[in-house]
Amino acid sequence: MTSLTSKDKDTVKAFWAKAAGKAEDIGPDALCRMLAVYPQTKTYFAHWKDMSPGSAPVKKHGATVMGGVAFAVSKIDDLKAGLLNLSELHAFTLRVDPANFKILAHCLLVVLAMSFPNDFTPEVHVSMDKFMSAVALALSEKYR
Ligand code: HNI
Repeated sequence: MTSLTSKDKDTVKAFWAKAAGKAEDIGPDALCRMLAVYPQTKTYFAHWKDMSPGSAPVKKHGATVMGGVAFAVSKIDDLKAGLLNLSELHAFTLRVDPANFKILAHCLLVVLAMSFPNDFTPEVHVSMDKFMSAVALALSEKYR
């Protein structure tokens, strides 16, 4: 994987500064898309009372995941170390198949592209894609 250049990092930080304001819409939307398009991901959320779009757990967890991405932006210079605890949680406690990180990353990119048709330029797309790939890799760290 090509590593993030300092230009990528600046692009991600600037774009995220805009996207963060819509986090409460974006997170749940990306999560719902993941659950609908990749139904195997529903197994991890079987304890929720309702996983339909707009439900309380989807809203809450969508915001949580966005908080996690915002945290990753703050650790962009060393994602592996920064996301180690979150990786450990997903690996050992939640036992999430790491292939799902890429799936959620993709769903998030789709929602970002739709939510920011003007700001989500090809340059932003490349940098955000590289960033989310790096986040997925860092979250997979504890699985090795
Ligand atoms: Ni994930 C909990 C961040 C991908 C399943 N997840 C969290 C929490 C954060 C988080 C933050 C809350 C941690 C805590 O309580 O301390 N998750 C992220 C991020 C990504 C991600 C940043 C990728 C971008 N998680 C995934 C994926 C799945 C997943 C792809 C499964 C398909 N996560 C979970 C589950 C929980 C969770 C399950 C516990 C939620 C609950 O309500 O029980």
